[in-house]
Amino acid sequence: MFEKILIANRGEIALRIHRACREMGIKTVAVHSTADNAAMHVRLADESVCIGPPPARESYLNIPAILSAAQITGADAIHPGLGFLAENPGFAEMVEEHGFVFIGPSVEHIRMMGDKVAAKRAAVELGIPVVPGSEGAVESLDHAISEAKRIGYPVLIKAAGGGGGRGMRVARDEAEIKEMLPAAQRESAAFFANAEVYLERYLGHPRHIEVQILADGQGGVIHLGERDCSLQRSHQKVLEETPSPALNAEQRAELGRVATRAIAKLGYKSAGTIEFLFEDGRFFFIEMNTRLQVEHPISEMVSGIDIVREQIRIAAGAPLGYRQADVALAGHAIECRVNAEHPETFAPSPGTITGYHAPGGMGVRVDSALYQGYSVPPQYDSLVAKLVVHGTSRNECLMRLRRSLEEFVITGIETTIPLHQRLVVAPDFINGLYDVHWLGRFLGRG
Ligand code: MV4
Repeated sequence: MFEKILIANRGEIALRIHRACREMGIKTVAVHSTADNAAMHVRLADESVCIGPPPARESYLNIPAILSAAQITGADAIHPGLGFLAENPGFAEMVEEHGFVFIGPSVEHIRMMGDKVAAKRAAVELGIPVVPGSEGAVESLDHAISEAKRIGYPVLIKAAGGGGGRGMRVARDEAEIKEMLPAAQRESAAFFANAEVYLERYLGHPRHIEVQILADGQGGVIHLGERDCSLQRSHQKVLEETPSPALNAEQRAELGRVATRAIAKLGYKSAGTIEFLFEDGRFFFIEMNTRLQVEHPISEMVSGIDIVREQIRIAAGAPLGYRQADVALAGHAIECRVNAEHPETFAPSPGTITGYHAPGGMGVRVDSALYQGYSVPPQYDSLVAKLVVHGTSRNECLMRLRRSLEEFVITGIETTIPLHQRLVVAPDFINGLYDVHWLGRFLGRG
């Protein structure tokens, strides 16, 4: 097993990884920008190294500085966390070239899934149903028009280098393809250094449902059920739950079977997530994430499996500690993402925390690096806490979530806690009747 792990991240996720390390008897190295000198992930780590000034480009994305920090502290392995360098195949490659273990999947799998056209092609080969669409990237306007005719309007233009909703456009007819395709290609080239775009049939009211996978690359593959992440605003997830209120037992079992079979065939290792759109009783692959995800704790709550611990064990060469038959998914879990933002305008709200009191009690977990007196810097992601609640049933979980939101006190900055308080009493949410567009309408901006 590793003796020392460098955590190439900040905030709550750096803390989350630190906790798994400590419980495994592994020492931790924090890296941080000058904006994070007083951050909790730095205070709790065994050692810390300042890797640059506040802009992420010069610190948390500064590969030479991170590799130097690993070298001078004698770390065995690097955990990239999420965001920043977590899905950068070049980073994973350099980590390995410098003699450290990258805690994550292979460079090849990160690269494959980063190219959404290649990922979709792989999904088809692995027997996963995909959204009907173009055969690979569209090469020209004529090609796009003929493919769109075959697929049927409306079609969605997506960027091969994109993902997470960036650079998408809905075309309702041939005229709109003519107008939108060149713009989409230009934008893709500028944003993602990849001009390739592809087409998919546009699904009008899907849910976003993803399956959590763990694989050891030695034949061991398990899934930890699905997460319903349909409650999003501007492609930012707001609240996630497991199991999905939209799936029946048969659909759930089928999703798990399809996902694990594919991952085994792919020879994938580490944690991963397969994303699907679910509409009218059918599910379609859209993307695969080759990293730990923000919402992973809800899967941990229902499975009792520490996903980060398994990532670390797998990276150290150990086989998975569980077979599918050992995985008993129990009860219901919900995560509320608490952002340092105004709850109505969503304007960022960095600043000093004047008061902090986290909820607790049975079935409640708060992942946060906040403390009283800490200043939330303006440079980074606005997520400051995750409230994760478990109950034996969805109703128990909802009651527990409501009382936890009442207990949660964060003063000195604006947070999205009041938004969650409104959301958890909305009849459609209570009834589980929502798709990816529901929250936008609820918030009154379509
Ligand atoms: C779609 C879609 C409808 N049809 N693909 C947006 C994020 C990216 N991961 C995929 N997205 C979508 N892809 C087809 N063929 C609708 C969306 C979508 C969406 C998906 C998940 C969560 C929120 C969303 C909000 C708007 C659109």
